[in-house]
Amino acid sequence: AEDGYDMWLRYQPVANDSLRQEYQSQFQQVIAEGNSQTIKIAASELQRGLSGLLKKTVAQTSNVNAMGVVIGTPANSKLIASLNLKKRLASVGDEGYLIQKSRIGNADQIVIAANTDVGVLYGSFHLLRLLQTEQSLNNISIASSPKLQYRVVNHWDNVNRLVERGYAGLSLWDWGTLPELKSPRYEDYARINASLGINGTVINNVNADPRLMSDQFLKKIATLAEVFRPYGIKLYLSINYNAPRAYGDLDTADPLDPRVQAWWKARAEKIYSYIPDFGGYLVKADSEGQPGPQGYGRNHADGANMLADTLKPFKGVVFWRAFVYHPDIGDRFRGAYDEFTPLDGKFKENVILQIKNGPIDFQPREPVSPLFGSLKKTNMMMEVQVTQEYFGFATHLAYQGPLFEEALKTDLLVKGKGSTLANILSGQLNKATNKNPRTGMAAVINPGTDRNWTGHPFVQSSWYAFGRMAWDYSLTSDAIADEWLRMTFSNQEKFIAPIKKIMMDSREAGVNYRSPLGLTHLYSQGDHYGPAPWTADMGRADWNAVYYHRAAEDGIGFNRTATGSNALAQYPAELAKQYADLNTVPEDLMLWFHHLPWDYKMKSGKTLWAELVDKYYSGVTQVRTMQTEWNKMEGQIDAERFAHVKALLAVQERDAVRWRDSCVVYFQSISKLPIPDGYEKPAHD
Ligand code: GCW
Repeated sequence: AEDGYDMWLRYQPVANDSLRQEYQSQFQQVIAEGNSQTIKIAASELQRGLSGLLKKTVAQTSNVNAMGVVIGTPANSKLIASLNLKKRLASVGDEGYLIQKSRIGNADQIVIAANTDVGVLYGSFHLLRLLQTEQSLNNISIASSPKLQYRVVNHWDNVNRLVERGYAGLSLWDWGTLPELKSPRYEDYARINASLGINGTVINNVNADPRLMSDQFLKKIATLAEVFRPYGIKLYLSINYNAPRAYGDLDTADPLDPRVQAWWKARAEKIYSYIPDFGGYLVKADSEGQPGPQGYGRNHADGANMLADTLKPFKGVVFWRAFVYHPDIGDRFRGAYDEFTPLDGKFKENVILQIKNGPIDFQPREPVSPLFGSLKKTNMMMEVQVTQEYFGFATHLAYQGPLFEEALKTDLLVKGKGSTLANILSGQLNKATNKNPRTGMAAVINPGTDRNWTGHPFVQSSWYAFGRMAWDYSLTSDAIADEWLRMTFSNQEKFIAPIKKIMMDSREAGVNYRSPLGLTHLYSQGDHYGPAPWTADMGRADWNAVYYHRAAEDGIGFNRTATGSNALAQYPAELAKQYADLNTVPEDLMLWFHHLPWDYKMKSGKTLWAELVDKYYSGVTQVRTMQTEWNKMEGQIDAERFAHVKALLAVQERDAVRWRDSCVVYFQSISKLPIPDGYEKPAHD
């Protein structure tokens, strides 16, 4: 039975007979010189993958007279060294690799060469992907290296194994049986990540439990680190800023207090005694009730730098989150920029600010965070969400590739055209002001004890997309969806074409039935699943839906222009101008920045009210189309996953109707305008 456990590493026999025969004659064996665990893992992954894909056993040998695949580094493999690849290898760096055809002795070999063992592992996964997606290997010559340095997944896992915003079972980390029991899932988890080039994992929730830094836990955590290490994955911990107090050692956590500094120094030494290549800390400070330096009259730079100093001797880093907002600032949108922009240039070189893609919180559509445009001397990485906190949990189909791509391609116009977020993240744009930046991308992922890791089988695709884009942000979400579908389901065109279309439309459908035209955060508070645009009694203004949509008799939307909160001024001037002008602001971001009358004329000729209604209805129509298209796939793929997705789409349709009706009827109670003719009546129950 197909239970989704293998994710995109299924290695089912290549269905195209002639291609399979071609591959069979090329891949008769695997030659791997070198004895590291990483090389052994790469070789056995190739064996396993090729044996499955080619439907025959592919053995490891040292016989150079048969055609096969030869893997290694010049340092550990005589065969690789003999190929004189030095120059080409110099261009791919520490984690990159070459894949090419080379004559060795009497046979043509596919060669995977790298400067490091982990590069060889990444190259091995790449080769398997080519076969899984049925690519021709004629004239193959690939040189690949990652465009970003820190490619990190974040878990919001609690010590009690509940996963905040996870929806796919309990935490993978079974604290009760570690370190004695190494669940085979730990290793499969590492394989899944390594197949994408992900090189870091923060294993616990940013709302952090200080106990994880105790000897009792570090012993267990060291075991996980040991499993991940040969896969090139560093382990990081989220820390609680008040840990020195939580442990009862001090009555302060003031970063400028020498006793606090000494406490963290000793703690770093302890952690590194367990995990010599520990990655570092992720910190949520002075955010949503978490402690931080501000509690002691200090700022984020004081807070981050103190930790950075204690990790520096061990080459550790601090990922310092910029997710901050306070109820008294008037416009939540402004929070991160206002706190962090004045600190530009104040952070140590081993601090990286981890900034959510948008200014609020992983909404179905957000403009990019203005911080990306204002910081010039600070290391930055973007944080995105794979787990679907605001996209229907593990119930709705909502491929996040298009959202990631939209953010990466947004041009912030900091220094004229071409100032894309991708060029900022890569360090290119600020080269003059930040010479040796640390770069990266992080994603909050949701795997748990569900057999298929992610709950909805299609949440896997967003994990996949994150990893691929963190390696190469120039890849399109469309190309990535294509790859993922082929590897995960089938290479049949009649499956790929319609289902890729579903994936590519799914994010926009989710926007349309929840919060179109730049509306945001209309969720029922706390759970963030269903609609509650009427919420007005949360105690904190910025936790109320009415705070975000500002619907009133005179219109709808949040005025962030100069006559409103002026948050627009946080963007580089050119972009601010574009968003401030009603003729140039993209309509799908319009109500993020403008409060407009209900009868405002849209580009379509419709009034704003009519357009809003139309968007809500079109979201439901899109989900129904997804259902129809999916239902046609019966028999094209395994019955289990077919039925699973089919059932979830039915739930999604029901939820989409509820979202549409709740929002349309609620906004109608304010606009007092009729629903235009031709739409089905909202259901009342
Ligand atoms: O999106 C919000 C979530 C919280 C989360 C917080 C954060 C981990 O609702 O559950 O806390 O963001 O990113 O810190």
